Amino acid sequence: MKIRAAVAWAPQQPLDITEIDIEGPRAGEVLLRVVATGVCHTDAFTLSGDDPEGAFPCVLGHEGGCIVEEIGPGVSTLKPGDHVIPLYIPECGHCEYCASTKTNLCQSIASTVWTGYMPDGTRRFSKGGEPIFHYMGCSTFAEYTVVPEIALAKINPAAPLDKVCLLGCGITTGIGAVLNTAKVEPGSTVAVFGLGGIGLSVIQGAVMAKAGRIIAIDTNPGKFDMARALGATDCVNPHDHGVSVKEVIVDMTRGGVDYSFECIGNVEVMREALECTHMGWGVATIIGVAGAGQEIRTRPFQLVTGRTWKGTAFGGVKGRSQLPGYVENYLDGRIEIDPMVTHVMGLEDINRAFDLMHESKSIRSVIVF
Ligand code: NAD
Ligand code: AHE
Ligand code: ZN
Ligand code: ZN
Repeated sequence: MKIRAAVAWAPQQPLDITEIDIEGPRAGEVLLRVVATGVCHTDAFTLSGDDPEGAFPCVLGHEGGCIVEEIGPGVSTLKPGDHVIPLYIPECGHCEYCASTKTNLCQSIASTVWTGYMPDGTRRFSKGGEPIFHYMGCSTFAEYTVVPEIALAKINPAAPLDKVCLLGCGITTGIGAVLNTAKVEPGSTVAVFGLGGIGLSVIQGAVMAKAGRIIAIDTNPGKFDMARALGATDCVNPHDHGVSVKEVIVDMTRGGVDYSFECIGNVEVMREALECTHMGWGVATIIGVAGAGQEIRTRPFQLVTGRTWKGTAFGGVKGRSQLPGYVENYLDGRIEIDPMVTHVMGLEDINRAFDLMHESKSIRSVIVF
């Protein structure tokens, strides 16, 4: 079938909105009509060329709201017409990771998901006979995509796909980081570095966890109104101070916060986020992803004296079993998504979504097909 897609032919090039070919679903696969997709900073990270796993040409995109169009042989849990969110971390239900309550990192098809192939080692996208790589097992910057059944969360069809698509990554990651990874307790002090879709969702999670004080940090003060509206108690612009942001936060909290979250992908900020936590018990959670060759650093003394460094992928959420509950929480008003959608546009304008993100002018752009 011929479809329209935004193709990343090479790093650092604008996406090319063009017609490509897509093959139907093979065994265990599902063909989806993409109704809407968010644009996450990780898409920009891979397009930048800094992602060691980035494979080109590819169809990026991993925050999809989709409808099942056709199922391949052996697919038993989905049927045409079902509403689904693709998962970049699948849930096979059988591997040792799925069996563990300590992780969501199902490894059943990880070797192909992260290298741009379907589980059988082939690809479904091509143009003029040249194969095109998949991305994070989702490739939602296309009118149609093919995703393995084990990487699809079936959701309530009452949920608007142009909103709950953001539960495919950003919002779930931020909330899950607080509730599943850091396990913030009531009354805690929390510092959130970076107020994009992820950081603002961390604020939502911190409110759900009944944190006592939530300090929101961004170099763009234009993000502060939204942060306050979602529950931040204090806002800090690192540029307003003559000392490091770590010192500002330690002063504000008389010794440091209980929990911090890095939602930028900046290894220098990751260090500040660790070192602004309280001696003896502070926990810093890394959410941001950083490019090939970049490393985090601190003095071992920071850990010796009781601080913990953690990290999270998709907020520790097991997608097939737990994501439908996030959709219900949105429908019941317990999760805010609508204010996060600051821009809506068609696929032909997708490069503008990347520009807005780089200029820190959007929270989330949603592409509607
Ligand atoms: P975004 O671009 O929407 O937001 C980033 C924010 O950080 C912006 O508001 C920007 O102004 C701010 N910022 C930039 N530099 C700063 C600095 N030095 N100090 C303070 N603020 C600064 O990005 P996003 O979509 O929210 O994603 C954030 C990060 O999380 C990215 O690295 C992304 O790749 C990563 N991510 C990780 C996961 C995961 O599962 N671990 C999931 C989604 C996104
Ligand atoms: N390819 C990068 C890592 C990218 C990464 O960490 N991805 C996150 C999701 S970001 C969503 O916006 C993730 O879940 N990773 C799990 C995994 O197994 O890779 C690199 O540095 O190589
Ligand atoms: Zn993402
Ligand atoms: Zn598994």
